Amino acid sequence: MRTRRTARTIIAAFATVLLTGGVAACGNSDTGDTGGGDDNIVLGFSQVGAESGWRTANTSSIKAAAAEASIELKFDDAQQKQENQIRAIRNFIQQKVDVIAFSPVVESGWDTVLKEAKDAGIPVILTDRAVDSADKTLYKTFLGSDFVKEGRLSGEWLVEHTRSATGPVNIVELQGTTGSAPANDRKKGFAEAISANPNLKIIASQSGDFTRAGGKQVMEQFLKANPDIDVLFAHNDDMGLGAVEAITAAGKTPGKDIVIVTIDAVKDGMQALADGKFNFIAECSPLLGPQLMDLVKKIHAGEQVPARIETEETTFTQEQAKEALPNRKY
Ligand code: GYE
Repeated sequence: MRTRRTARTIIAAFATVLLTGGVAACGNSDTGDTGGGDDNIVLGFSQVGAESGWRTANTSSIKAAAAEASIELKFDDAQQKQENQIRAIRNFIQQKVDVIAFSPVVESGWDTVLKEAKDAGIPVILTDRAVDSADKTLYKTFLGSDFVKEGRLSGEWLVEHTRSATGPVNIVELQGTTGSAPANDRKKGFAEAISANPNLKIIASQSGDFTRAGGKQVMEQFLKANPDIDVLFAHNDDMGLGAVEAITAAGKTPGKDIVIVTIDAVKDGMQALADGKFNFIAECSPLLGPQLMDLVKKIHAGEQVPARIETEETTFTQEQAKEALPNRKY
């Protein structure tokens, strides 16, 4: 075991040396090219992972839009790990890409690597998720949704839906990846909205890491510990879908015995909503590719871009999901 791992490490190190050497050579010839007016833009993109239907749709959108815009895309999947993203960004810097874009898995801990990109003169675009860096000059812009608003819209619907309830309404919450912008912000927006009715109480709240398996497993625990769950608020469709399995296995009817509110509106989520298993979804659009490529081109050309670009989104009830489903692209 040990020898094999060592061998693998040596091969990996050797490959890195080869790669770096190759890239350095490439970088040199690139410098020669720039004067020639060949405007081939290279974009390094570090993706969070492949944790959800949202993420899969987001990755497809980015890859398709890069091809469409004739931008050379260097794509890295960080498998939900910040250290992998930092490594990918450092590789992009070493490879002297023109622009770096990434969707930060968590909000904090980016200052050092962002400073390295800035010092190398490579502009950075935040896509989908935000960072909490105080120094806003470390990136050019942030393209993505308003997650607080998504949480608030979910909470407002619930307040309306439970208006006639006389007693306590017990809510369980499946949070997204701990420390991520969407988990922090959706939690905040939802809590603010439901504070309008003191009957609405979050009795348990835990991370399911934005995955179906995580949602199922945590919901099983919730159901064991709490016999009277009225509502589930899941930070994304996938965790909600995992929870539906746990609820059904516990002999309850999702969407009836337990009201389910989620965020994203990917196809499987919309299907669950149309089928009556979910009750409400606040949309979060993953189709960021075309806007991202537009920004890459503008920034590469030295144009000014707005510091914040918000995605346009809506919400869906069961009836609206039935209508929208046939035309859904993801
Ligand atoms: O809601 C979730 C995904 O960052 C907005 O990440 C994104 C979230 C999305 O895993 O499904």
